[in-house]
Amino acid sequence: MDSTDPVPLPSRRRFIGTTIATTAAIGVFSHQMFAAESAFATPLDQSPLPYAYDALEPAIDRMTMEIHYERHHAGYVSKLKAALQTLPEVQRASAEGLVSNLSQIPTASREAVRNNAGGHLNHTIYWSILAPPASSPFLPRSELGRVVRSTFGGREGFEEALKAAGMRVFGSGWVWLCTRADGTLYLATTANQDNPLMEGAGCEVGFPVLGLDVWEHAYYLHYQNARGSYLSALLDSLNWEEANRRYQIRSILTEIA
Ligand code: MN3
Repeated sequence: MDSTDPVPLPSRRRFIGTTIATTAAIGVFSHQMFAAESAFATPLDQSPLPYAYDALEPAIDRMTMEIHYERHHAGYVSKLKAALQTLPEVQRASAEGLVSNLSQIPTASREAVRNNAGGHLNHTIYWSILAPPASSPFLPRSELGRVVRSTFGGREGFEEALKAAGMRVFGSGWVWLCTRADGTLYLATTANQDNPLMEGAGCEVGFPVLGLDVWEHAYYLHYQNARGSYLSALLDSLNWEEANRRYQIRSILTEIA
């Protein structure tokens, strides 16, 4: 296949159906499938930050990074592990496996898994798609760069749409750049720690390419209530290579479907 061809993402129903079928076949909830097939799966442990706490300045200050990673993100991981103590059958799941199969989680644990697997996955995505300012050109000549340009009209249009979406989040939540089955892109928002892979997240289900945290804890020390300024600054600190890798991951989902 030509690398510029859009790679179809399986429908969510198909994706989840496969996940459940594989679970039944191997007796382990989804994680082995993802781990064996790709770099797609997010383990249920907190990975080291890929840069120093001050590496994203001036977009994100050192203290915000340190508190965010060491307290907020670490808190989601420890609460997730506590919630899974009574669920040995899913302790080896990936975070993606958990959030896209919440209906399989016993009701008593579902809310805790939703919030904390979501919190862990969302923050893992966030760290990975950020990079020191200007470490890569804005919208490089990757497939993702091309599609973002054609969809949003370059930086100005993308920034405007992203900020508008970010300002629509009432309270705490996330802004997402997602891909559909046909490789087209759309912006979505979720509340709390919901993720676009979740059913019932209040947005079109899709695969998250970029995820930007708009909880106040992500920006308040430096920006106070100026969420739009924070989002603009983040645009100079995006890791487009990782974002493009996430965009390409659709092909792996197709292969395992
Ligand atoms: Mn956060």
